[in-house]
Amino acid sequence: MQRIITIERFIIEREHEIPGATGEFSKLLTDIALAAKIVWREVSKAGLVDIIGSTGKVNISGDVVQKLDEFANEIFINVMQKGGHLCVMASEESKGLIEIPEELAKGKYVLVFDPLDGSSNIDVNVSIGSIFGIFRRVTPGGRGTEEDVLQPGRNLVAAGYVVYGSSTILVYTTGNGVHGFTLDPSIGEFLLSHENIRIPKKGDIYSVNEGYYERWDENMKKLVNYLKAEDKATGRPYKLRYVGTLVADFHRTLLYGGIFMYPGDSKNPEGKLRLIYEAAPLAYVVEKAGGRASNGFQNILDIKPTSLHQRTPLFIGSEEDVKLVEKFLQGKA
Ligand code: AHM
Ligand code: MG
Repeated sequence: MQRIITIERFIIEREHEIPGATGEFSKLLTDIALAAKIVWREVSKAGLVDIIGSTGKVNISGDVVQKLDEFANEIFINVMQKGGHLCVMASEESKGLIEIPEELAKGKYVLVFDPLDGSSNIDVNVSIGSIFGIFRRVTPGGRGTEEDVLQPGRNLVAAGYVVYGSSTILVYTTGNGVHGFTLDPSIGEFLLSHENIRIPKKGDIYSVNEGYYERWDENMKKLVNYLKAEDKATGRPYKLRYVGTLVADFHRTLLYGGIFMYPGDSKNPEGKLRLIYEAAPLAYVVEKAGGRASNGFQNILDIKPTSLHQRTPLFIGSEEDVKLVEKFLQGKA
């Protein structure tokens, strides 16, 4: 039998790999796993209690807010705010910065997160998830500011995501290997199940909402037509998969390879996904697994955000597939 390793033990055993890390960082990661478990508990009984359904409100990004989104946001805030490891937080579901009470805002880390991704899938039992990223603060002390949050993904010191799916998995990296932990609900622990995940260099799956085809520019149309065309030598046609939950589509892409795309179009020139809470953390994960993420012209990790809820086109996955996409979008194919 394989050695059973809980996420807490794994984090502590690997602590020495993070330059300058003190126990503080390990406790921060462990708290994220705790928040994920509480969100999972509510997600898994969503059909049983009166928690699903829309609140009728619209969030800062213009989406209808589901009750479970609000709950997940509150859980993350509640668990993370009290840990003493952070100086400030920002969430996709909160308009401005989430301040940490003065007496606790002594931590050197900054947390950015999407508490519940794929919320349109909640009511229909399709996978949803959470995404997070951790920066070191750049301001000297006291409460963190917007400057601490508006950092390029390249500065992340850890990032990861959770998929609440047929089973619940938490995947994270601190820059040294990407590791996955599956939740054993009978004991309430995340157990190491996917050590050192590497994304295939090239895949045979593309993932995009093709319903928006008519809104795409000519290069984007040409790219998708290319992926669908038959050619044995280059492994085409690619298969199409689209869950409509970024983390679920990303998780499949990480394990099987291929490309996930959310391009800009004539209606939404910057696409839909948010740079800080979605694109940058997943770009950090994919790069540490040997893949790549781009907005078509620039590596996602090199983009310095200028506002909290900024959107970006996203092309993420196997290195060769992302490079192929860039060639098409830049008109070089
Ligand atoms: P959300 O964070 O409000 O759930 O929105 C983001 C989601 C992503 O999970 C998913 O990739 C995308 O929206 C799907 O959008 P569309 O329905 O336009 O294809
Ligand atoms: Mg989201």
